[in-house]
Amino acid sequence: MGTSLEQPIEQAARLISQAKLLVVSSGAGISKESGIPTFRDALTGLWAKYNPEELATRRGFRRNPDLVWSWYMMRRDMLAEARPNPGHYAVAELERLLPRVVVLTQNIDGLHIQAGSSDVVELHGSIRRFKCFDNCRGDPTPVDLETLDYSRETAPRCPHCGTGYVRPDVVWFGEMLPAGAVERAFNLAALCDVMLVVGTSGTVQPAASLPVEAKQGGARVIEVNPEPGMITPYADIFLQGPSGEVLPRVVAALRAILGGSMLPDP
Ligand code: BJW
Repeated sequence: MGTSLEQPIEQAARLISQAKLLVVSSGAGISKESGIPTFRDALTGLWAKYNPEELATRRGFRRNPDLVWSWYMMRRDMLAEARPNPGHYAVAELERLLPRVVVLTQNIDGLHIQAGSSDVVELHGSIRRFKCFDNCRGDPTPVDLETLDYSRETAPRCPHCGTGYVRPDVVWFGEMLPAGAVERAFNLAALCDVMLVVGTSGTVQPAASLPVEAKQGGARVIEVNPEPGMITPYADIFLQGPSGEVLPRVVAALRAILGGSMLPDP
């Protein structure tokens, strides 16, 4: 990334400066600079090392609950050390500069909230919450892990029913996304003026359709990613680079534009 991005960053900041509703749609890439691996990066992605069928489906959990549990415990420990990076902070900063910003994230790491974003829709749940696999008291049946005597190796039983296992409150393949979250996300996508898509390969549905929905609703789409991908054909502006570097530059350009617009006319 270098000075060649100056012009598209300026264009992106101009579009964003006029947005009454900006929607940020983020994926694993925004957290990479916090030390959290993505899923599909060729060498370092989680799915390059681990089998999603075994670890991120209901069938996989039924087959081997302890394996899935210990994998999520390992990831939860890793996340406990992680902190938001300049990309997350830049997104949070946008709220102070614009009338309305909503973040739709596929990430389960909670880092947008930690960085200070106040309106975050977690489409794929959160690794910080747990629930009963059988949803014995309705969908979802939350379980407070802190009240349990649990190990990192074996999946504990639900304290409510005593039979179902406890699982992370995340969305696995083949599962429905939380109904309220997905409905709100698609409404916002249809209504926004600008959608800023950051760090997603755009391979997983229904989240991958959000930029399409935004485009169909008349929004301009700006993508930030080191690599072009499935979303790029829908992007009006493609800012190629890591989000921890690109997003602070977008915010700086936006500040300059908004600062200028607040000056009295000569
Ligand atoms: C950087 C960077 C830097 C790197 N800065 N960027 C239609 C057709 C075919 C299949 C389906 C379909 N509709 C639904 C499906 C099934 C399925 C699906 O989409 N499958 C596809 C893989 C084909 N979808 C589902 O099952 C969903 N449920 C659903 O649709 O319910 C209805 C239904 C049910 C049954 C049948 C049909 C319909 C649920 C999806 C749940 C996804 N769950 C996971 C795991 C969450 C828990 C956990 O973390 O363990 O969610 S999978 C994983 O992928 C995770 C992510 O949120 C998700 C998306 O990944 P993301 O964020 O895009 O990451 P990557 O790694 O793919 O990309 C990273 C990007 O960052 C790259 O572009 C890099 O270049 C970039 N990058 N460095 C910025 N520094």
